[in-house]
Amino acid sequence: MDLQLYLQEKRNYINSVLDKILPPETTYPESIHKAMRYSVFAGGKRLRPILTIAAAEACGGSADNVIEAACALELIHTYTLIHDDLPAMDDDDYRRGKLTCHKVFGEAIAILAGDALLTYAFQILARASLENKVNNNINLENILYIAKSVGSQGLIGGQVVDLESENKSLNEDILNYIHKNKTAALFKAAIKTGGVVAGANEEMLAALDDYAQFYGLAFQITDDILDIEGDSKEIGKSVGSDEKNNKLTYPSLYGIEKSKTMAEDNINKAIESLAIFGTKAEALCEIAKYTLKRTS
Ligand code: GRG
Repeated sequence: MDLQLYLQEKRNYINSVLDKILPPETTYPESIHKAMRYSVFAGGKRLRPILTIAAAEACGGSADNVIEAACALELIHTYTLIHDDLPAMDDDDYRRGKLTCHKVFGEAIAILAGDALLTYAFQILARASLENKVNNNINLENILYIAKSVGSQGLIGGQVVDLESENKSLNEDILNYIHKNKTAALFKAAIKTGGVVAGANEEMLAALDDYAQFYGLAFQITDDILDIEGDSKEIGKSVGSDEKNNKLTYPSLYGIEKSKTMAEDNINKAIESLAIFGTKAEALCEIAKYTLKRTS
């Protein structure tokens, strides 16, 4: 398959649905809707919603069945980026190649834009049941799973431990906790959502769970490596911030060469997890391989 074409097609589809579901900039109060749209459409690879679609396809579903849930996950992801960039957290001026939300709209509106995107994501997920787009019980279970994944025992927990680990001595358990929660939890929720909405059975969901765990970890390791070896223009944000902030990362704990081997091992394991899907998981497989080559 032509992975770049696949990614571009899915990105276009996701962007068109995001545009349709988000309130227009002219909706009162305009400032918050402008800020929400600014950050959502500032760029971004759309990896999480693409993975939702690819997981659904692996389980025999289609992009149309899962598109709104996929977009909800991108809204949650964008909220985390807006809040992560705030002065109280990483204090970054650039994200996705553009000024960060708080630099353009001020801190208060940036905080609220993040809050609004998170809330809106759950509105979209709940609405799918009322409009009979998804089986109610399955949808409710999935909403519960997503809420847990991004809460204080998931993504937010990972962010808290990450912030608290700055300037502390390095420890493998802490590093694994941070990335299992800060990065892998949302990938897992995105991938599981695709499977659940497509009606996957237990065996399929377990395989997707394994894939997501290995993929999420490999993605984070490559992210840490890009913060050292990457090009800030391509990545769309400043590099070297982990070292500057004395962050606990895979390269700081294991060195860059071992980190590269670890990323490769995790991608191989992610691909092995897909065996039961056969050729239907081609997109998931190619996306995993591409992680090792990514430059942004
Ligand atoms: C503020 C609750 C809260 C959480 C913040 C997302 C996050 C947690 C921090 C951002 C810093 C970081 C390196 C997080 C790990 C996840 C990650 C690599 C995010 C960037 O994802 P990409 O590369 O971004 O998919 P795009 O812009 O392409 O969507």
